[in-house]
Amino acid sequence: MVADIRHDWTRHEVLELYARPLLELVFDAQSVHRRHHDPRHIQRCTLLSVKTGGCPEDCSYCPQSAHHASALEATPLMAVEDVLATARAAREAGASRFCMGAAWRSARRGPAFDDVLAMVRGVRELGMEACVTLGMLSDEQAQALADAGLSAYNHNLDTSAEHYGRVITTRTYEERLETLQRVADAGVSVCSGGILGLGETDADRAELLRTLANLTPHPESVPVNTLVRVAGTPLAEGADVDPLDVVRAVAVARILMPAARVRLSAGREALSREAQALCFLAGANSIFFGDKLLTTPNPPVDEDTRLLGDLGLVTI
Ligand code: SAM
Ligand code: DTB
Ligand code: SF4
Repeated sequence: MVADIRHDWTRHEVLELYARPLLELVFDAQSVHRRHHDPRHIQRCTLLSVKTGGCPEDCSYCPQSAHHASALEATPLMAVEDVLATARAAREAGASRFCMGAAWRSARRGPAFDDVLAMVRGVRELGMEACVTLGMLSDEQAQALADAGLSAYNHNLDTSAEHYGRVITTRTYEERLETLQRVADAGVSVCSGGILGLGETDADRAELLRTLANLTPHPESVPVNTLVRVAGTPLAEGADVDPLDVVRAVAVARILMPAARVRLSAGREALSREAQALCFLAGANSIFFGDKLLTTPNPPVDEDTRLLGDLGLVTI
């Protein structure tokens, strides 16, 4: 078997890969996929927004930013027992990972952070994988999350370094990379990916995936989101991403990061069953499962259950 896990991809190599004929990419991605994963397995993760809205960051895609007219009403951090009741229900519905998101620039200190640690411990006690996304972290916070048993920390690079400043101005790409390093140094798995549809070019998409693939180790999971356009955000209007471009991004992510879980994330509502099937063929092996993402809708659970059944995919 070829040694296909690399961390030294050049810009040129990934640009060439990205431009290959789609079905050749899908074939190669599926071949890589089968060397590293059971092709019938798909992971189901349920999301919960444990602290919604009022975020000081200006991410132009996000309905939770206080900078935009969309600004959702800011709510306090949810109570630990309510979060754990939701996690239990998600487990009963068939999810194996529970991901909790907070609209923070960086993780809080004091009682709110202690509550997040209690949520992580509680989810782990339910026998589920626990993931959180809280913004930037200090070394101490990363270590405390590791000690609480956190399975993965989600922190997306979103797009290429070049395009980043056109999407977000209140923090830098470098700060994002530093947080990812802190998470890895604390021994927690990294979950990091991006969003298609932010006005980026194919070259930006290739560069985002190259940056992720040149992290050592590779992220444990790579969410491929498609922008969910929300009224009142600066990116509310614009052309839809072609579903075949989602397939392409998934295939390249799979080839560059053979052992990672590639998660077909936000935006599945806009994909047909057939487009999702192509994404799974291209190596996607995880989805968000549950009627809601953080604040926007996700396909209904019964539709997803039917889709996975019809495709012969089983969940772990
Ligand atoms: N505030 C933390 C942060 O930004 O790291 C965590 C929560 S934030 C909502 C998590 C991720 O959701 C973002 O990094 C972004 O990739 C994704 N996201 C937010 N709004 C989105 C949208 N409208 N469409 C697709 N993905 C979105
Ligand atoms: C990720 O990459 N996508 C999820 C999760 N990580 C936290 C969030 C998607 C959010 C979509 C917009 C919303 O529902 O607010
Ligand atoms: Fe805040 Fe995260 Fe939304 Fe950016 S993506 S505005 S940091 S909640």
